[in-house]
Order: sequence, then structure tokens, then C-alpha cells
Amino acid sequence: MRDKILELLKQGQPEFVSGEAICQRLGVSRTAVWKHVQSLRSMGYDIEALTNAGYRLRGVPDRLYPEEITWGLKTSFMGRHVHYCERTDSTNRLARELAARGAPEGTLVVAEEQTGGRGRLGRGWFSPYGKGIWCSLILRPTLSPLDAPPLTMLAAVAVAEALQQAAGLLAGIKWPNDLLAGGRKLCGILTELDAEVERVNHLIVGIGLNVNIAPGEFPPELTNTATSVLAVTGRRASRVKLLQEMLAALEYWYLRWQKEGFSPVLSRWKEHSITLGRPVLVTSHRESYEGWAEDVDESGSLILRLPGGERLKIFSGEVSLRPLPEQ
Ligand code: BT5
Repeated sequence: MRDKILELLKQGQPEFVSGEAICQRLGVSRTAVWKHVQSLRSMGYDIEALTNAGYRLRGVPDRLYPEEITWGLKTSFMGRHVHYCERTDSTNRLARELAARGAPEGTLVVAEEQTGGRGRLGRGWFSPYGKGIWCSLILRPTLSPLDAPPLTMLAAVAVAEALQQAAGLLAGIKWPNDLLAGGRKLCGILTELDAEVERVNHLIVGIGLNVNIAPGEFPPELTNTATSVLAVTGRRASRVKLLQEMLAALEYWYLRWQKEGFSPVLSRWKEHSITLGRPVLVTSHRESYEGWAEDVDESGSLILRLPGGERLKIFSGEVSLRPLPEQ
């Protein structure tokens, strides 16, 4: 009922919606409407109440509430089920739990804050309250575990496009899936699989995007390596809008990937890439290689050309970009 009242107020915006009209539309008493309005106010919604005029929605809170995410969302399944929490250890951990209990494909788990946000290889992810998009998506593609890397790259493409659409920010993708702006990390993606040898049961795509973190708010160990939409553009961005664009782009590329395979995603990934055609240092399985990032193949592996001309195929690893040689 509360959601329905909110919907009526949104439809009525910027005008007042009379209490009478709400009662009639929803078949509830005036007292009930008033109680729900109070509850919405306690969630941070700014609702004006005026005798004889009714209620008017003046502002929505800066929260990733399911009601906000799904309002005007242009997807058919991605993000249609939202599991919201103010605080959790890790949305990836929670998404895994929900997936094991049968949550449908496209379910989104989102938190205002993560107390134990995870990166790859047991590293941590800084996820302060209300300042970023810390979320995980549950996907259930028919897929062998070996074919999963392209999905992470697909997610990187979707985030890059959402940043462009919703914040006018051009971010570059560093292989395999970091998004960088001005040489600093803006977004990280962590894909986790629940799989048998031959078949993926489900896949969790975790996305951490720094949105409204001011430069001085990063912990000392990240001040020189991390950035946010606010730090790059000088403006606070709407997290809801960014997330909606991200979900729309994810659905678009996910469906294309299912119909046409990895090729179209890969070409778009290459357009956003800042890794290819330059010298890099790659660390993979405790070995380091200096070379030229030549290409990414159809499996998502990085093709590195070593100084002796030999080509090395890297399945997973860490890339540091090296300066381009002087012309
Ligand atoms: C990643 O790992 O980049 C994947 C990060 C995925 C985070 C999301 S948030 C929602 C979901 N739930 C989770 O628990 N995780 C996912 P990796 O490439 O290993 O990078 C981790 C490294 O990035 C850390 O060791 C730090 O150096 C750095 N780092 C940590 N927090 C950062 C931040 N907010 N912004 C930029 N860099 C950060």
C-alpha cells in the first residue's frame, strides 16, 4: 500500500494529489493514508500535506530503495527483483545466499554500505554509506564455467556506457574489468561462479562504483589510486539514475550475448579499452611479464607480445599500464 501511495504521488508530481482521490483509488481510509505518508517521510521522502489540497511529493531521498530503482526502469528482468539493505558485509555474499535459495535471474542485491566488501583474491573493497553503488546481480545463463570471463567484460561495458549516459563521464576499461578515469580506479567488478564441472548453476556479478565519494574521503592507501564520479566531474551524480542506466545496458548486452555470442560485446569492450596497443606489466599466477598488450581474443584472454616477439595468452591476472614510448 505504501508503494502504491508513493506511485500516485509520483504520478501527480509536481501537483498535489487529494487525500480523497488516494482513498478512492486504493480503497483505504484517510487515517491509513496518513500513516503511510508518515512512514514514507521517515524513509526520507519529502511530502507536503496541505488541508483541502492533499499531498505533494517535493523530494525523494538519496537512497537506492527498490521503489526508486524500479520506477522508470527500462528493463524486463534485470533489476526487477531488488533486495535492498542499508548495511551488509558483502552484496556478493548475500546474493550467493539468495541465489542458492532460488532467487530469479536478474535479481539485484544492493546496499548503502558494505562492511566487508570484497575484491578479487581476498582483497577488500572500500564501500562507504550512501556514496557508491555496491551491488550484485544474479544471472543464470546456460554456460560452461570456462565461458564465464566474457560476462565480466560485458558488465564492464555496461558500466562504461551507463557512466557516459547518466554522468557524461568517459571511463576506460583496463583488462579485464577495471574502469579507470584519469588513471585511477572508478569501478571494480567481481564475478563469482557456482558451478559444476560442465555447467554454471548461477553467476554473481558484483559491481562497486564510486559515485559521490569526495577525493578527501578515500582512506590513505587509496588516495593516489582511486577516484569517483564526483571527483572526476566535480558534480554529485544520481546513484539511482546511474544504476538504472547500468541495468538497462546490462540487459541489452546480456541478451545480445545470448543471441549473437561474445563478438559484439568484445568489439564494444575494445572501443572502451585503455589496455590495448600499449606496453603493460602483467602479473599472473605469481609470474610477471613486461610486454605489449596486443589483443583480447574470443575467450576474453589478453594476448601479450613479449619483447622477443613471442605471444603469450593470459587468462587471468593483474595489468599495470606502462607509459607509451616517446615518439
Ligand atoms: C575488484 O577487485 O576490483 C572487484 C571489486 C568488486 C566490489 C563489488 S562491490 C559489490 C560487490 N560485493 C562485494 O563484496 N564486492 C563486489 P580487485 O581488482 O581485487 O581490486 C581490489 C583493490 O582495489 C583493493 O586491494 C584496493 O587496492 C582497491 N580498492 C578497494 N576499494 C576501492 C574503491 N572503493 N575504489 C577504488 N579502488 C579500491
